[in-house]
Amino acid sequence: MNDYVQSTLNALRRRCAHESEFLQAAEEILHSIAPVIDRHPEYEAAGLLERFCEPERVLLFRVPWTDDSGRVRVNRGFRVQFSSALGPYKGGLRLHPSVNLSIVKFLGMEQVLKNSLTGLPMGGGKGGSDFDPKGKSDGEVMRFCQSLMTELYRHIGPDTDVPAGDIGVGAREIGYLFGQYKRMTGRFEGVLTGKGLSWGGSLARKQATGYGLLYLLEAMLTREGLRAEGLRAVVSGSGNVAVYAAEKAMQMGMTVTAMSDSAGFVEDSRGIDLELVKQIKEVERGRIAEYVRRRPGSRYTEGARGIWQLPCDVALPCATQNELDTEDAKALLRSGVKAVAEGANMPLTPGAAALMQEGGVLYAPGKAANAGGVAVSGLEMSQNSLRLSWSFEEVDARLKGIMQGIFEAAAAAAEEYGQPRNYVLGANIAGFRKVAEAMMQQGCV
Ligand code: NDP
Ligand code: 2IT
Repeated sequence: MNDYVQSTLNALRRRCAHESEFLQAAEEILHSIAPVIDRHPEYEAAGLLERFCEPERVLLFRVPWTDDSGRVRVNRGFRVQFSSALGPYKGGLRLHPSVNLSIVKFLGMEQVLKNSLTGLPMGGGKGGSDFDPKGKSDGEVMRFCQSLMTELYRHIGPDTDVPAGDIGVGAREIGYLFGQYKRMTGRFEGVLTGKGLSWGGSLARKQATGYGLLYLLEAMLTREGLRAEGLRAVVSGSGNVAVYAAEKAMQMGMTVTAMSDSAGFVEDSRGIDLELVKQIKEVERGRIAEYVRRRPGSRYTEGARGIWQLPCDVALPCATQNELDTEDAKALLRSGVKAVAEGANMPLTPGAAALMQEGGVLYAPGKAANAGGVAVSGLEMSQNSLRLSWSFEEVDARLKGIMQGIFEAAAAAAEEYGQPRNYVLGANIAGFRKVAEAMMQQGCV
């Protein structure tokens, strides 16, 4: 490998030794872009890779809030403002007990390239907290969100940093965060995306990541002369991304045979009843295990990972990082899986990803496949700036165009660098080139 890439990687391994998720994401990206660095020896003197791998700013802060019994609780809040080379920092906030600096940095770095791929003027960032929304009352979630924003508001803004949702952050949390931002600043502006439809949100943002995932999958299948219709899909998770991935898969004539949450998975060979999943997960905030009580003939198995042992034509991991490992990949290969498209960020372990590629499976990495969410966030920002809102059909058509464009850019870069169909390489290169060019033009910052 290129010496400059290798030395950057070695230094990163030393400096970030305990940040395993961040190193995992950075290693994949650096390996992919090595051939670009070969063509640009001027990047080394410009310290481009060292700058690319180091977030512009990391904010870490205390988030104190009061629970329903009156006791004060303290969580840790994060915002990693990774790169503003292409525009204001943009990326979601995650609320999950596992959140730490390594996870926020990995998500931030992925976001930089993902946002670049969308073609919209957005830099990359990510944030969140180790707060666990499960089992909390609305009042507790509200007080937590208000406290988080009481610190965050001074670091964000419609032209500086625009957060959105991710795991554990949906319409309810964005509402509480926006309300507090407005109260702290006195400004009603597009500082967050995923807002409610009556106060600046965009139609189709809720569906965007899942729908976009299927648009990209369709583009990838079409290139091989394959059709989505009639294929069996397994979708992990049952949150925002999973539900709308399943919805679009069904609209395309696929059968979704299983879905999951962190506790277990349900199988329904007739095809998942998505209205029932929405009722349980979106309305009742319940567990997927509830599905089998209301849907005779379906089956629940405890343990989230078991879902990848089920046979399918298309695997759509839409839950979390490293949810699909080498054992799962072997099972999928044995059952003849044709395509894997990542709705989640980095859901495949490096070993699983390698097996898919060696096995000739069509494999769309998250930064390309799940870019539809942030793409429509970008369109929400455009609509806010215009003080207009577009119809569902208009936003959906733009989303489809953007996903098609991402696929073509990744496919073209993969071909250009002599590895056709390697969409990991292609997406990393296509995303990186624009960021690198902008960084060079903007000087040593
Ligand atoms: P949600 O909070 O809506 O749903 C998350 C789903 O994943 C739930 O079913 C949850 O189960 C499951 N899950 C979460 N953590 C784990 C875990 N450690 N092990 C097993 N299952 C888990 O989040 P989203 O749907 O928004 O996000 C899902 C993935 O998609 C994440 O990787 C996110 O980064 C990515 N993504 C999200 C985008 C968006 O617009 N929302 C855009 C692009 C990517 P349970 O309820 O039991 O926790
Ligand atoms: O991972 C992601 O791309 C997101 N969570 C969406 C970010 C956004 O700003 O809409």
